[in-house]
Amino acid sequence: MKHVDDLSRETHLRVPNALRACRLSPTEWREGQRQEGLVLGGLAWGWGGDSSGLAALDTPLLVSTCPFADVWVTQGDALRCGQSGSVRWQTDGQWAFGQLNLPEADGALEQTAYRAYRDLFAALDDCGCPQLLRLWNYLPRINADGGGLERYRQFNIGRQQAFMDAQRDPFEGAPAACALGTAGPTLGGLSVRFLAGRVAPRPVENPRQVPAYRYSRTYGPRAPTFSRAALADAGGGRLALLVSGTASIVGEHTVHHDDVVAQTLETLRNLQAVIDSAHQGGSARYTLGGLQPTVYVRHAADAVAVRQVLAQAEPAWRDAPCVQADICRADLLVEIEAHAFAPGALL
Ligand code: 3EB
Repeated sequence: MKHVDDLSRETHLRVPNALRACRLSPTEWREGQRQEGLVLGGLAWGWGGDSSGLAALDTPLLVSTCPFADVWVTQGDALRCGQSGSVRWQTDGQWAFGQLNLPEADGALEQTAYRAYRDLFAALDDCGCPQLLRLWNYLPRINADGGGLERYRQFNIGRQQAFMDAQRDPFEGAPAACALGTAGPTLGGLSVRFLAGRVAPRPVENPRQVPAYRYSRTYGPRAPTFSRAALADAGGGRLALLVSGTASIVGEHTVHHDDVVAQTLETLRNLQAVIDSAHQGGSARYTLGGLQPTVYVRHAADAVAVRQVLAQAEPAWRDAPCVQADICRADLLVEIEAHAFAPGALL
């Protein structure tokens, strides 16, 4: 008969191949020294055309931010790659990273978003990692009018409909995400990147904010589909906290119009609230300074002020990467997303 301790050790063995994230310079990436594992994929910032396999975005880098990549690495021992419609993906059987770039037919962003997510859900089935942990969405002219409706709101319609048609709940339990506007015509169309796993993450909400999937119709006919953060067992006794794009929203409304400093401070309060809320879902302990942030600034001229506020609030964020992007509400000037790993388990 098996002793209880043996059983619990076996349970421990069933924890997935450990997942890690590495923030690398292009040189570190090319030299391949810091990855220490297999690279599922990653996002490359400001690399221009040469992103050697990573999902590139030609986003302008601000306040002497150097080109960098966020690379997702697994301790697994073999990768399988595939293509499902427009999505290219890579998996070790426990974790998957995928990306798509879909050209957009004129005036059809809603349909493009729907197709992107339909392909994405097919990819999740094909790669055997059905649970979305984190999504990154980028689209051109996000705040522009798209025939009577802001383009971001059109995107939300197509995204939510694709969740529903795939029998995936677009409300409670939605993945962590961000949605930004990119200026460059480099890729054109809609770019989506995702991280997925075999086990559904624990969604995290922010008590200072209405859940985004419950926003009223003031913010569009269909609500955005994301949770404020996702908490996932990353294997190796660690929990990953994946924090969605976070901005100066209280309740469901933008606060501090035209005041980028106040918006940055409000965003920090929201990030701290998300961290506090994550602490209720697991034993891992996170701090603002322990997060790897990416800062999106609407107006390049605001970047110095944003960086100053961040450095003062959190010394570890003195060199937080800042990139230029349009935020998904025209009145938002700054948005911060982040991730962190810490020892602990889900409660
Ligand atoms: C907000 O809190 C700001 O549509 O996927 C943040 C993160 C935002 C994700 C998305 C939008 C999204 O509503 C915008």
